[in-house]
Amino acid sequence: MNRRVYLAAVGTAASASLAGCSSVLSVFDDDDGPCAGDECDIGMSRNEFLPESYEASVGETVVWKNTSGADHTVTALENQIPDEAEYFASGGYEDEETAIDAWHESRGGRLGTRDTYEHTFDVPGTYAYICEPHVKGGMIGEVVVVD
Ligand SMILES: [Cu+2]
Repeated sequence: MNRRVYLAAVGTAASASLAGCSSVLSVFDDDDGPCAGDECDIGMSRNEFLPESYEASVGETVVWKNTSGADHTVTALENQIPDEAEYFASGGYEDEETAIDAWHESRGGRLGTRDTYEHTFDVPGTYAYICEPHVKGGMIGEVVVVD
């Protein structure tokens, strides 16, 4: 698939998905979410990040946990994070293309059941990220980092 078309499609899906789910998100703001307690901040169900939008403070380490039986990734979209921010992806890849290629070649960056991934956010702004194996089903999230 043409890379530019692919990224445009992801962007559209992200906006539609995040805009359409605001009423659903509030369900997971209470203690019923998959990360109730202190184990993680963002859970991964079979095909969703919960919550889809997570607010963090500058300097905060955000922990994702695969709370499902499916394999997932956390893969930042490098053109949808702040310019000065460090790229992040499960597997520790330094750019999006490498991360996505690694998944398709060898399931690189895979987070299996109960695996966790963490990243510390030092630059304020909005960070969009995807689960590469489920992005077509809308498995997209964002972290909003505030001062
Ligand atoms: Cu996934």
